[in-house]
Amino acid sequence: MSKVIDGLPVEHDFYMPGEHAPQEQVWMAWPVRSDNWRNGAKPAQKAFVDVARVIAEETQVVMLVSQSQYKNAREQLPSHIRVIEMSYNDCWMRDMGATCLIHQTQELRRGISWNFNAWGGLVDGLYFPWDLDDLVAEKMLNLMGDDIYDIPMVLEGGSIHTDGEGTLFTTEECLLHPSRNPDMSKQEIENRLKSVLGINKVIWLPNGLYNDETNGHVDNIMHVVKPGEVILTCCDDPNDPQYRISQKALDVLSSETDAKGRTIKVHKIPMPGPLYITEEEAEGVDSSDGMERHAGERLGASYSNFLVTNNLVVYPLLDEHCDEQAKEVLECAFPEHQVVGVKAREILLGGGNIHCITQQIPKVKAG
Ligand code: KQY
Repeated sequence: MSKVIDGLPVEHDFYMPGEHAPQEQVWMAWPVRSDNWRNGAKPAQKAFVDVARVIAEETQVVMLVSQSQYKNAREQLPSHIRVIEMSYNDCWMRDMGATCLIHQTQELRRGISWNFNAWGGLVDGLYFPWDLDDLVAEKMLNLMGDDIYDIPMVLEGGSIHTDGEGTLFTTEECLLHPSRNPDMSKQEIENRLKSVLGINKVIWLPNGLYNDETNGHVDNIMHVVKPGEVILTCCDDPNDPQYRISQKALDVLSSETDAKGRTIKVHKIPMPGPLYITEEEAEGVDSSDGMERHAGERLGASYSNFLVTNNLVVYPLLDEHCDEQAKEVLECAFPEHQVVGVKAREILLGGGNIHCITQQIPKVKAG
């Protein structure tokens, strides 16, 4: 049985490992809502099954599913994928799921439940209500039997990347956005991240990907490979708004050193497209207040939105003109991993990608 722990993780020698550290499981949640996923979420469900199947070749996958979709999900998913019934508002496990921490001895795991407000609450959130999503982290930690730090701060998992050796990457666009923690200064946010995630340096990129509805999550523009190395989405068209955004991120990454004083090696990965919603795609989405799904709207497409899980990198196939080039960059950055692409346009249409729909659970050493 999990309990809520008083005090701060850093006082108890817990820290957030990098995604490249060994993993026990990956959690996902089944897509349902028809004002985000076109055609009653059927095409997205197929893409989620494809992602889950590939991950499950290396790491156990747990899929959360709402009561009414249990039978449908269970029938579509292979039997080695565990399906657990849970209520939630949408299905972005990276953002509503727990952030897991490991003790310095590597023998114990705990988790964080942040406040979740659907990427902006009443200021510019994408839907209301979000109360069921906000409970998912606590429920999953209970199911895992991991103790919980309940941190009173709005934060989504996709807005941070860590290298497991003291460095955290984020964007000013998201973490300083008035819809997240308007009462905290930049310094207060840094201090809170340090005491909760066991990091000692924050590297602030100015912005995330152009037209990303999360207010610029770092996981849609950049990914940590390992300490001292990152992947960055770059654009070679100076007339594209992404060009300057990526250039500014590159300037920061090239001029900073990480928590251990290393310079940071940047692998540039091409930007797909630019990609836009088609009329047919837009027509399949029910209208709602928060999420814009109009024909011709630019999609926040990025190959950086991949998952690293044990010996595998699972990346989104988004544009046949550059999918192969993206794979080559990933294979060069991850020479020990198998790099597998999954068709991911249907996930992109929902506003994110493979990293956003997954949450890894780090492995602890047997005590
Ligand atoms: O990118 C993410 N981490 C989540 C995207 C949420 C989009 C909701 N429509």
